[in-house]
Amino acid sequence: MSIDTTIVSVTTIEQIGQYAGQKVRLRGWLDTMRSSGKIRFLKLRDGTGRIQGVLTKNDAGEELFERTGHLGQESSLIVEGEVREDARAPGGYELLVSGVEIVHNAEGYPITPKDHGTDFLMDHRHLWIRSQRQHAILRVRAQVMRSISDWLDNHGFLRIDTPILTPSACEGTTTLFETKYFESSAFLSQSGQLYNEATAMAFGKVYAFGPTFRAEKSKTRRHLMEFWMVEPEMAFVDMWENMEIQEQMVSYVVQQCLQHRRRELELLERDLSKLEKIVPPFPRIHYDEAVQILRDKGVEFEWGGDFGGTDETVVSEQFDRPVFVHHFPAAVKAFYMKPDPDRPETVLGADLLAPEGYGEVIGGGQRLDDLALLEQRIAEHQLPTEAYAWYVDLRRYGSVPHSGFGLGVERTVTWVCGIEHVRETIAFPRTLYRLYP
Ligand code: NSS
Repeated sequence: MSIDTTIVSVTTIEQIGQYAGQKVRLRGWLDTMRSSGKIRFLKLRDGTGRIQGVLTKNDAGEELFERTGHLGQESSLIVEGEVREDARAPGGYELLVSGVEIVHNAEGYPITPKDHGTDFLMDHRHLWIRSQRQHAILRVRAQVMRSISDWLDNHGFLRIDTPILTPSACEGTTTLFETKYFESSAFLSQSGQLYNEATAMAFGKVYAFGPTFRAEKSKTRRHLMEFWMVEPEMAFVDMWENMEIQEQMVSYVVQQCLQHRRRELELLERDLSKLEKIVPPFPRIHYDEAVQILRDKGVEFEWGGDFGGTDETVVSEQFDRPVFVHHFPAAVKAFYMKPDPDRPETVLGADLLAPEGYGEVIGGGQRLDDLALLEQRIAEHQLPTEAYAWYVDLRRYGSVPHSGFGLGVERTVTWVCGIEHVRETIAFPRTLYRLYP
């Protein structure tokens, strides 16, 4: 036993600054090891950070020095040593190692410090999430989700989660995942919105926050089959107030990330000055203007179409803040959107496009609150009326103007982190060709 039995504080790398000059015990994994003569440098990680341990033959003794010579990358260890302040060390401290307990000696860890291809890394996602870059991204994700909840909780929204197994579609019938439900079948939820409309009529301001599912045959850097969405819904709120709420919430989330996850964003080499600009008000442009921008930029675009990823990129690149595009054509939007009374071929909805070409992060708008019109739209969309009977009921008993929106967590995190692809923003991404691990 190379660890002595005197009582030594067990701590984490994140907390180690409190123990400068003292002996501590760290529990973690070996990232890399480098030896030079009678000295070994062990880079340890414990989930909260990374630190360099220095082990000398003189101080540690021959036996321990030899025993640590064959440790493989990702071996799990309990390491004891004195904490030394060192301004040159990345975290400001290093550990003078005096004892090592080898919990498990790992051999042949597949992810080495050399470059690996994305497919290889995705196949090893269960191990890849141990790397520094993935840590940074997943910590930003957690911050984004926490800040969203904080903002909504502090602004009078009640969290009410909506079902995942549902009998009906919210966002069109072509992207439903169907699953057996005893003798019948059910769909995995594409959005909690329809249920949120019921809970908003019960509680006023609500939100759902959970996973949503879309069987989208899209292999783009913005699409996942399973993604997380926060969906606020508000009674007595019109499309314009809806946008004000979105810009307040999104700005808060970005500023909180800058405050609490600066180190992670720096590790990702994010241009922080771009995020510092994310403050209200966000520009608002009519769909007509967005079409004009596309044409001015040489994109052939016909009025009436929905935006593809490239169109969103072109429009959003014109602004240094997120931009709302409102009044999309009714024909390309969902059945529940309220038509503009003055121009019924357009709807009172808006998408929010993130800057730097990131594209749509929010879809939202004002809902149809008129019973007859809603029944008509359900028929036009050839949706099964029985499955929507409860939803239609909401227009029978105390119908009010109401609005809401859905913010995609992974797209937001992709933008905040300034990375290429949504697949790194969720621990285990589900993409068109990947259900493993
Ligand atoms: O289809 S949305 O635009 N809108 C809704 O689902 C509404 N029912 C939300 C609401 O008003 N309560 O999706 C909303 C957002 C969209 O802006 C993206 O950020 C995200 O959800 N989203 C996705 N993220 C990743 N992958 C996929 N496939 C995806 N689809 C939407």
